[in-house]
Amino acid sequence: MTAIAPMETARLSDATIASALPGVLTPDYDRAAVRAGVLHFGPGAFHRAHQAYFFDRLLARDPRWGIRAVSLKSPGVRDALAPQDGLYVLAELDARTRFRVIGALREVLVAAEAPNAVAAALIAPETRLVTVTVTEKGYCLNSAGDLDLSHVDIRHDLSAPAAPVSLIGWLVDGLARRRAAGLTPFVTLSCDNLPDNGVRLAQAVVRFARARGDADLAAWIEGEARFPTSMVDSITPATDDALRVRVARQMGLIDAWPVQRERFVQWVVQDNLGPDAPDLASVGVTVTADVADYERAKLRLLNGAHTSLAYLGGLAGHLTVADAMTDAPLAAFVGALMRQDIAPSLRPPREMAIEAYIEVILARFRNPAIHHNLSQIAWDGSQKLPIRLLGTVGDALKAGRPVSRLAGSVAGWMRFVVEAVYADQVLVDPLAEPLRNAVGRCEGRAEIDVGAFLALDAVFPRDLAAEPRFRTAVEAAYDDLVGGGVARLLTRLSAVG
Ligand code: CS2
Repeated sequence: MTAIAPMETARLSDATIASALPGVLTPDYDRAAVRAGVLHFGPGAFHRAHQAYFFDRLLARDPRWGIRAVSLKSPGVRDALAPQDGLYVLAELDARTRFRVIGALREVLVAAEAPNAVAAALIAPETRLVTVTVTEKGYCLNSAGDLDLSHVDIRHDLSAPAAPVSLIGWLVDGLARRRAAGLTPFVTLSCDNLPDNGVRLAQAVVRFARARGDADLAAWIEGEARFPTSMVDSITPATDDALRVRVARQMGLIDAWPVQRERFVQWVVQDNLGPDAPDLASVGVTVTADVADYERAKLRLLNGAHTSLAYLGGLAGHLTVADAMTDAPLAAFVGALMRQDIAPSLRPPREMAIEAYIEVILARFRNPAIHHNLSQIAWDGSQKLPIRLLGTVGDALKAGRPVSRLAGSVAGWMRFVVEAVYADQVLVDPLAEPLRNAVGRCEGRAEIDVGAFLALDAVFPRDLAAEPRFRTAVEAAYDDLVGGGVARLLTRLSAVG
């Protein structure tokens, strides 16, 4: 008797999608008719779980808004998705997880391998919108929020403007080519967690054009190009093998790189997309004049709390956000931080009830269906701290409010870095080297160690580092962490009003 070979599970693609098991949602539009009106830089998990989901829904009404993506260096996403014709599964995690195949992504280009294809996409008349998720560090900004002209990638792109390696270099090259071809500029939409992300991106692009010595181009960009600001929100744990297995089981097809996020998803876009724009409001995006206040509330409350949990939760031995939220003193700390220290620094938009907003964030953190590793949030701390916590500290000091809890989070980051270096762990941070040097000066005593970190002016603005109320509060928290761990710190802070 011949043994029957086990049936091989097929790979997800245009050819196989019809055999996806029922229960997995599939695109409800004709993919062959989709055009690529969007060029996206940074096709990581967040883009694929967030903006691509909105464009996917929009494609059912308007086939112009498919996505061509550019990965600056890594071929990973292209290699995983090219055999799948750009199709992948989005798992929307909740008590009942929903699986949907996203069809919006047409193609992934790797700039380092195919620069001409990227240049062609930037000047393609069908490219109407350039969206961006390259994380904080991808903007090459200094601690004042301006383009860092001494950044190695920016220096490279200034010396070789037609062969860029940075986002900013590519955008300016694309805009220059469009201008030379007599085309209108594309609209550039930042979708990263930076305050006033559109304004900062516009300034960086104009600064680069000037530094290229092209004042006319800089003036054209300033006069003609649009850089709307946007706030993005959805918790997106990194893809793991458990997700791949779950997706294969659910769909009956293999997906090499599915993505997952919580069910909650929010996108607020400044009402400055210009003529002939995608109708994002029709798929649930909030399009409004008032994005900055949404963005500040989200960055300070959600991301500020996340970053605090990442360090203090990590030091306390928790693995995920949901685990950390089961730690009552830690959860109480985070609630007090948000309500008493962060909320007073906000000007919430009229339609945002701040207490309800905080409640929803805390419930999202507690969601047991989301396994969001604290280590994922802890990455790139030197880039995140200024945006998420230090602005709030500065505002609190100006207003004469206490900063002890905020200082507790900052000290948590310092101890996290010290312990990671002592344990020989890889520091995922663009400032890994200066951080290691700072740790080299540490002695386990707050007045020395805190000083070594505060001297990092790429992280701490000079005036903040020199502010005695801040320094004293960070030293007290650091002392607690060294002497009695997170428990001692939280016990002391629980007595603070
Ligand atoms: C997180 C964010 O990894 C992190 O630093 O704080 O990615 C967070 O999950 C998103 O901003 C939520 O919208």
